Amino acid sequence: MKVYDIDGFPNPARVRIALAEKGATADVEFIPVDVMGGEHRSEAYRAKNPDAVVPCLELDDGTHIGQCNAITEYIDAAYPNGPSLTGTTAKDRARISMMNARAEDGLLNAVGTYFHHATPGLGPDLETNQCAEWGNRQKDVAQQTMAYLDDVLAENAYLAGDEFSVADITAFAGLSFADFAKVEIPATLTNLAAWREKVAARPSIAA
Ligand SMILES: N[C@@H](CCC(=O)N[C@@H](CS)C(=O)NCC(=O)O)C(=O)O
Repeated sequence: MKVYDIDGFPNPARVRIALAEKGATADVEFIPVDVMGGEHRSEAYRAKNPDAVVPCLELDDGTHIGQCNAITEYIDAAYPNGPSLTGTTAKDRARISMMNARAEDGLLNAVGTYFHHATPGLGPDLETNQCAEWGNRQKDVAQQTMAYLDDVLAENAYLAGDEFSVADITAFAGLSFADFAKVEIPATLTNLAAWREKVAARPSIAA
């Protein structure tokens, strides 16, 4: 299979971590997409992923799967090795899905909205429709979510309970994006900092 992506960007990182957790990286050919040059908005790329974003998974039969959550669902189901990233019981699946949505909407995407709307983002050629007020509001949302996740981690080893899951991958990518976009992670959030250190040490990330 192929993954169309770009090194160093937060959403592609989510899929690369998921692949590594499941021992699937060697089965993938990574095709670089020139995001800074706008290749992801070309007609040819949109034919693969109409969302015009990276990453995009291409299966050997030509099927394209966009959206990190959908790609992770596929990897998790197709590769039995490694931890279950999306859960196996009804309760675990629901809890992971809930926490993943909170990490995605409240942290990763909120930081992304701040980056794209309230900073130069990807530059004037790509950031053609900015609203700084909306971006700055989302920065507040991101920092509120960090505090919420810190509370969750006071009671739980990982965001959805005792086990590592896709929710942890999403939140980890969100914090990396926060660093990049210079959204401060308050030093008072010690549970979040300890969890981040633990997740960063996983072979899927540290390697
Ligand atoms: N919800 C999408 C988000 C993907 C996304 O926003 N990717 C960024 C890179 S981290 C991108 O392609 N940005 C291009 C742009 O903003 O024009 C997913 O899960 O795949």
